[in-house]
Amino acid sequence: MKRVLTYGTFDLLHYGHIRLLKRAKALGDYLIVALSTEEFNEIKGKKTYHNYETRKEMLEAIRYVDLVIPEENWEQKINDIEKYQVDVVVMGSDWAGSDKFNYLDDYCEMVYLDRTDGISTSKIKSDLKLQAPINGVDQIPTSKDDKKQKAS
Ligand code: C2G
Repeated sequence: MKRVLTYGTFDLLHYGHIRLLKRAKALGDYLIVALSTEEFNEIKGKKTYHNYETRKEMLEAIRYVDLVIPEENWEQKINDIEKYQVDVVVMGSDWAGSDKFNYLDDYCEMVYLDRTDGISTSKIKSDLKLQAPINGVDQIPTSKDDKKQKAS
């Protein structure tokens, strides 16, 4: 059984994440996702929309994912590789050459897969922020709008 491991935040899950997980699973038989905890995201300077439990639940619903474990620090990777008998660590190409991963070549096969263009969690957040209100009305009715509608 070939065991694959990948790391990430996977916030506001999107098709870039799904395509990464699908290709990672295709490299072996068992895919482990080490999911960044809120505490670790603070270290990475990331603020997530969904908390760890929600992001974990969503990943566990994906057919390519066999196990989700917490990613709590930068230093746990060698321990993860040994503990879960990992053969391949897979990351998106934005991590290629990073000192956070390149030392793992001594412990397992490292594979970097092309990142999916045109989508990212930060793009989703900024696009939604920029969305102009329709006809000057907020898309998400507030309670006063409900009352106004009911009154008319
Ligand atoms: N990804 C991708 N295409 C995108 C967006 C993301 O292939 N359009 C990949 C990333 O390269 C990464 C994985 O999906 O391999 C998860 O992306 P993030 O949740 O943004 O993870 P990141 O913040 O890069 O955390 O220790 C490593 C870190 O935990 C990785």
